[in-house]
Amino acid sequence: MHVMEKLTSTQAIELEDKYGAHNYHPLPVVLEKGEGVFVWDLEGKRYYDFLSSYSAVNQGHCHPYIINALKEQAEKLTLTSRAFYNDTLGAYEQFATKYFGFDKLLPMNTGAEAVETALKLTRKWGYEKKGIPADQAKIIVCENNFHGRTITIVSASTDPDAKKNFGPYTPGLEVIPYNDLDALATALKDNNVAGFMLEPIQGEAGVFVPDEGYLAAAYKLCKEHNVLFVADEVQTGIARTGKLLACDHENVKPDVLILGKAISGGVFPVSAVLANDDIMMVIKPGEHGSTFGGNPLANKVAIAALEVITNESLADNAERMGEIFRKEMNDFIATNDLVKLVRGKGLLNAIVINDTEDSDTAWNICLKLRDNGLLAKPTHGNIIRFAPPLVMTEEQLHECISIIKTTISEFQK
Ligand code: IF1
Repeated sequence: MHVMEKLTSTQAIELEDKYGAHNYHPLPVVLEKGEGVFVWDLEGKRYYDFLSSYSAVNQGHCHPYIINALKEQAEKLTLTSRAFYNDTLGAYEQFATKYFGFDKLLPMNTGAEAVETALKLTRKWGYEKKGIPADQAKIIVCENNFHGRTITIVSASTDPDAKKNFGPYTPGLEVIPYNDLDALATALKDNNVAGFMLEPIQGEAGVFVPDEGYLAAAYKLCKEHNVLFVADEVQTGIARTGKLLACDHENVKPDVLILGKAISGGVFPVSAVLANDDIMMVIKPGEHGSTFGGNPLANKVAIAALEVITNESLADNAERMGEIFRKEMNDFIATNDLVKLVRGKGLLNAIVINDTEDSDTAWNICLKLRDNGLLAKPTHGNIIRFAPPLVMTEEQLHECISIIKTTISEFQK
């Protein structure tokens, strides 16, 4: 077995720089170990993880119950492909469809694959159930969306960095402003619209929480126009926002639900699309699939990861910790002119720094937070997302709030 000698952080960064594609600009910290809300770098320094791998590690790093599920299955059977049945897929599909309240689940691996699956499902439903003329189906998306990195998904993006020079782009994706019901109502007048896909809270855009009632009203408009309401809960799902799903805050039940990230607790790539039979059954054998989709490792890990969410009441904890976080940060903002606002739901929050998007203040604050033992990363220049694992205790949260306040105060003009 290839035994790696222990690297220094500098060496690890140099290796990535020399041999890895430069498709990221990570914060300069090299992580070697994770446990619960903590991660450690190669020099043994401990940090609070306030990003949770973009909300994939809601259950905390290396949760023993999930790791045990992985280890047990790994010694039995890891992959069969869907050419054959295996003893774990049906059980997982039954567990997860009941857990989220849908008839059927289509298993995939990454969030982007699940989004692509949902787009294909929505288009096919549009043709075969709604009667949209061939190749005329439209799907409405929102400005500042983030749904993944495939060419079709970035065809719907309004972020030049995500989209530039990846054309030609997939047609049939129409962009409207987020949180704008008039724009949606206008777009829905087109009878060729098959679906409306959105994030219930826009994560990457900087944790944009829509107006109270937006989700419910958007859903109602979709139903009035026989259009599928497609919720991308890859980042907002799995208890992150204080409810099992962000749509639950408005009692909206999406027609198509897209899950990823924390459905596996960050232990293994698992994603899923859930829908009821009248939608899901438009996909027939041989019309969609994936080599790893629904593999035994994924299935057992996902069941364990979802059980942890329930057993440890992580949605309630996220709700409670989030209230404390936003209250403490708002009290701090009242005394501080560097931070403009804090926003979010549950433990998906962000602060907006009182600088322009291209300032490096947020980046420098994150470097200082790192030095002070807390890891976070800016999104879009002057916004810092704060999303710790949902297992955080109140005592740990107060320690983190203190680190954040102390650090930001160091940047006071
Ligand atoms: C990166 C962002 C977050 C997602 C939503 C689908 C996907 C994502 C709502 C695709 C993935 C990740 C991707 C990662 C960073 C991170 C991210 F900054 F890119 F936008 F979280 F906000 N829907 N988000 O958030 O899932 O294919 O990655 O499994 O690409 O840099 P994936």
